[in-house]
Amino acid sequence: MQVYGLVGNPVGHSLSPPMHEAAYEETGLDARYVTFEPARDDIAAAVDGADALGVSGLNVTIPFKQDVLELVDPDPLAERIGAVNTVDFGGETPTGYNTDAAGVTRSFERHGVELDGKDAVVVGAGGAGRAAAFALADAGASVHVANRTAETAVELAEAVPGATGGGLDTLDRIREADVLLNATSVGMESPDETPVSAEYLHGDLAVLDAVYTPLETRLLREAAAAGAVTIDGAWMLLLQGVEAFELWTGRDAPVEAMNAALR
Ligand code: SKM
Repeated sequence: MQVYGLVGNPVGHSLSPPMHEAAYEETGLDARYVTFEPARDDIAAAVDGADALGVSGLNVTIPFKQDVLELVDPDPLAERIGAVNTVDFGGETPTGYNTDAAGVTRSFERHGVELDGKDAVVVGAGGAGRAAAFALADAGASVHVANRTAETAVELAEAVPGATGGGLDTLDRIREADVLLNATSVGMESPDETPVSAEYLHGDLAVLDAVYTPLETRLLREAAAAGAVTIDGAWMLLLQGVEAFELWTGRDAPVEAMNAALR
């Protein structure tokens, strides 16, 4: 039996276990997917330990995506993004990938949203925000990153082609934008919170919320009321998971079975 898992803190809310186990069942793989919640200081020991115990692969979530970059051999995309969300222990040394980027672009693709030439605002500059900013810029969008700590957004924007960055006072850029992506955890497990005031939302926006607990966040509810196209976080979870499954197993992922496990 092969063991895969998710390392993060917290991980109790994660739907990765049912999603990946649905894929194993559908493809007949003898594998399990489990969650691990090490303390912040123990992440290096956790990754080494997983390797030593013969774990086949790990997903990585908040707050460890940037730490894990230093603990594995990152592929060029993960290196550029500066964050790893997928580790493959199958090779000589653990390899790090970032499948959140594909999760972002494929989510918009699936909903018929064109990114090339569009203006995008990314809220948040952590691991998910970094992946989103690079993914949207690589797809041809002009990206603005707004973050609670303006400095972090400006730093990220300097690395992303054509991007700009600022504090939360720059959220009014959304009024002129085509695409909005929430890459903060605001709204997670708290249906009354939103990272973006409803006054900025409008009918020409496509909004992706990376938060998937609940599926319908306050941001998506208010975006829908404003007439925007809304894409919930289960799409991003699904499509980053599809790519991780394919990297780990070398097989095509059973996308429909994985999607059914999320809804
Ligand atoms: O990047 C993903 C990660 O692979 C899995 C995950 C989850 O299970 O909640 C969330 C994202 O960080």
